Amino acid sequence: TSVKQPYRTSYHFQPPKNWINDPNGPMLYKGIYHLFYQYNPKAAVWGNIIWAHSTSTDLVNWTPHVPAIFPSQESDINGCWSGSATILPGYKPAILYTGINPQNQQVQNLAVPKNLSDPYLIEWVKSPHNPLMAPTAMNQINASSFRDPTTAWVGPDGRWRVIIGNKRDRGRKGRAILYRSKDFVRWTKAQHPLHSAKNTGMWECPDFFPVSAQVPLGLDTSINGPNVKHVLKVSLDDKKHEYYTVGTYNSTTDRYVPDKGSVDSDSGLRYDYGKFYASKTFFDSKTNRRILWGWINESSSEDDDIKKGWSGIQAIPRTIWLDKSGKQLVQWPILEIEKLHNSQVVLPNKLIKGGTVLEVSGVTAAQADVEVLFEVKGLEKAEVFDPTWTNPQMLCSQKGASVKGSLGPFGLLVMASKGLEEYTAVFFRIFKGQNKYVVLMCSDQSRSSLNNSNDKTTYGALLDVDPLHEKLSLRTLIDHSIVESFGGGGKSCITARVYPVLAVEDGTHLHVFNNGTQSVEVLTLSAWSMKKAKIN
Ligand code: DQQ
Repeated sequence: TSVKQPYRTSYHFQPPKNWINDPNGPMLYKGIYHLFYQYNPKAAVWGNIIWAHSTSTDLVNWTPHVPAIFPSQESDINGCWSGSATILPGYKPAILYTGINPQNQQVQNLAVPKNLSDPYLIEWVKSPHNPLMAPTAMNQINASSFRDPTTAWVGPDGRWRVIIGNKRDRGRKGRAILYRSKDFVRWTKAQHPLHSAKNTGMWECPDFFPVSAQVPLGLDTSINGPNVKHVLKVSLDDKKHEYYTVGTYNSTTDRYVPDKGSVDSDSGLRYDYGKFYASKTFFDSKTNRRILWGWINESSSEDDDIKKGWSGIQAIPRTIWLDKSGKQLVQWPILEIEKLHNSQVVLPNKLIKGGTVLEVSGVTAAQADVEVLFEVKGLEKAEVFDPTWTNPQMLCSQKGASVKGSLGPFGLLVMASKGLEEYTAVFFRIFKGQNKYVVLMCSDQSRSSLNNSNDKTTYGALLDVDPLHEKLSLRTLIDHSIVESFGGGGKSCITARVYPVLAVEDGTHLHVFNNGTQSVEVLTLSAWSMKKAKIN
């Protein structure tokens, strides 16, 4: 007898069963996209970690392969943890990853394809020189906080550089330790880290890459120059959130200086203000995009994960580029996902009065892509923004979808049951700030399920859109237990997991709502039923 699986995805990446976490070593090789990921072959909880492997020609449909990297050497006998791929000259991929040695120390290892003429890169061979980087008495690196090598890049002196996540032995200083190499095998630790920040704890899965300040295209990881900015992202183990800064990388001094703020600031920038962790980008040389992968964990209890036999998915790959303002990144689901669009439902231009809940019917609401464009008038009626509201997530929890406002809450009710006993609300509220309007974007899971064993935390973010001059857009990818939302064309993103009891499969509904006193106008709304992708 098979267990009902209402929460399995239809177009988000997941294996048939068991635990997954971080995306590893994403790359494009000979026209094939590769995704490796942290995987427990034995259970739906973390443990026995190896690198599972799938490939795709379109980033939508995925073919599974045998595990690529698994314990086989002294330097990784207790686990093969996260790492990244670099394409070396001569078109030769190489993977640097963290191994756990018999003393349970974290060390960095190299693996290369056995057969370069196999575009699927099925078999990987480990370097006999492993480990290439290890904690020693000399370098005083904390052996339990030394992991997750990035994609390497070449500096002006022709040497390779890579950073490794770290926390200083004593205290809570997070660091991106820098190593250099001429041959990719012998690595020397640089005197100072690429960047560090006090009181941030362990930096997991750092990512460091250039972005163009001129065009919304991706750049190969070694590019630097006049119109190039750099991004440093770290996954903070203490907060289980990721933060990034945009800044300048001096490739002669090998220092990175953020333009503003740091990774430790609570007001820091995040790729995603919901669930999204241990992410990693790669450069797609075929389309000149930089593409972001991120792990989304469950919001259900471990008991439920074990019962359903799986845990963890990957977010839809996102194209990522520097916003025109130069101050933040913008993310958008890869265009390829649109080939899963099935029938489209269009809601024509409509004024949505305060207190309205309007059903969008004719769409498979548990498996959909919804895009809506709002125009807000009467901005002078906006409530005043209290400058002590410094935490948007808190504000969204206090002012959830059921709390009436003036301009908002308005947005979408997704994964809703027929009688609205269950729904997830993704919405905006507009406030009058000191000298500009403040747009708050929320994903409110508090009513997402009648099952109270799930984590139903509400998420929130500010959205850098000026409603006086710009329209307000919201796109939400709905996939059974996933609600992945992009506000303002991808300026703020919020991903949530929900496990409704009633709002499953055909019992799922979609609505536009406005719970403010002021009307808002829906300029366009398109909802696509999504086809199922072929995944593993
Ligand atoms: N997951 C891996 C580590 C990494 C952590 C272990 C982040 O390499 O630091 O599965 O989720």
